[in-house]
Amino acid sequence: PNWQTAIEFEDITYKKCDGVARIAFNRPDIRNAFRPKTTSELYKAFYDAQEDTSIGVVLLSGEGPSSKDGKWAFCSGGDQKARGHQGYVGEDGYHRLNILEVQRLIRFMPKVVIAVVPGWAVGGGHSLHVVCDMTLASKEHAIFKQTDADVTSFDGGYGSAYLAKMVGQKKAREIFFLGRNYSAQEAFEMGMVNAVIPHDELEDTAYQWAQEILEKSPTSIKMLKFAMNLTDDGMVGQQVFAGEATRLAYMTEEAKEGRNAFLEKRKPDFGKDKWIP
Ligand code: 1HA
Repeated sequence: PNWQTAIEFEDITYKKCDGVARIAFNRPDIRNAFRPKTTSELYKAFYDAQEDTSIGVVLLSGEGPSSKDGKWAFCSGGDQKARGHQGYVGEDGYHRLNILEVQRLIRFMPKVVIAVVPGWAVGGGHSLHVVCDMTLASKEHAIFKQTDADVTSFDGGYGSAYLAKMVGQKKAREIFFLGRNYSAQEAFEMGMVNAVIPHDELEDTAYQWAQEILEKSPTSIKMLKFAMNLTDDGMVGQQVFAGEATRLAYMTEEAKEGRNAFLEKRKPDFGKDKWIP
């Protein structure tokens, strides 16, 4: 793919090509840990991808390898050097947990988000792959690990409760309570990875998966994503799904008659045969 930089950032890279956006952590020497600056850049990039009507699929990955030891990372979670009393401290001095806003954007955006995991996915980085719609992992280098209980943190939302829906309650508790390393193959077998890909082919495969999705009906993809989110997201899930149902209703003759009647100050005439069973 002929990637073109969409917006220049400091802590992430953000590129686009033929309907696909690629967002990647770019702090490879510290395993792509995120600080508030990283998360606010992520939020801006995801929001841009959401608003760009030419984009249907977003790939989330990590640049690498590390210049220090050649190792790969997707993301190692919150930058522990930036961690202050109440959260992660940004340039403005405020203590933030704004990765949760990024999680919500990934979850609620009407496009497919694929985690492309070239190496470590750890702590809050593990939770990010969990919240993405699909995960592709490097056969040789991907390692999945939950260190939240090592550093007194806990993603009690998508990172754990949704993970349990994905891999089962017992396995999710093992992942969090023991904090062990799991290979791409093990993660695939427990159902949290869609495919294990040779490292050299990972990026091209992710782009290929994106192109396959882009051939599908955008409305179907959007409604399917929101339908699958609905029950787990409670009333917000219902709201997101229902918003799209409202959009589809607006497109009917019936809705146009409702609007026109109001504007023309008359009673609406919805016709006789509108009560379709
Ligand atoms: O759970 C949440 C949240 C929950 C709710 C709401 C908001 C949340 C926000 C964040 C989080 C979290 O992410 S908590 C979990 C935080 N992350 C961790 O506990 C992972 C820490 N890192 C590691 O366990 C390991 O580094 C590793 C398994 C990812 C990789 O191990 P490896 O290959 O042996 O590399 P290592 O030598 O440990 O690391 C390479 C360099 O990267 C080291 O720096 P150097 O000694 O070269 O100066 C290391 O300090 C740095 N590094 C790695 N991870 C982080 C990091 N520096 C800062 N923060 C990190 N997370």
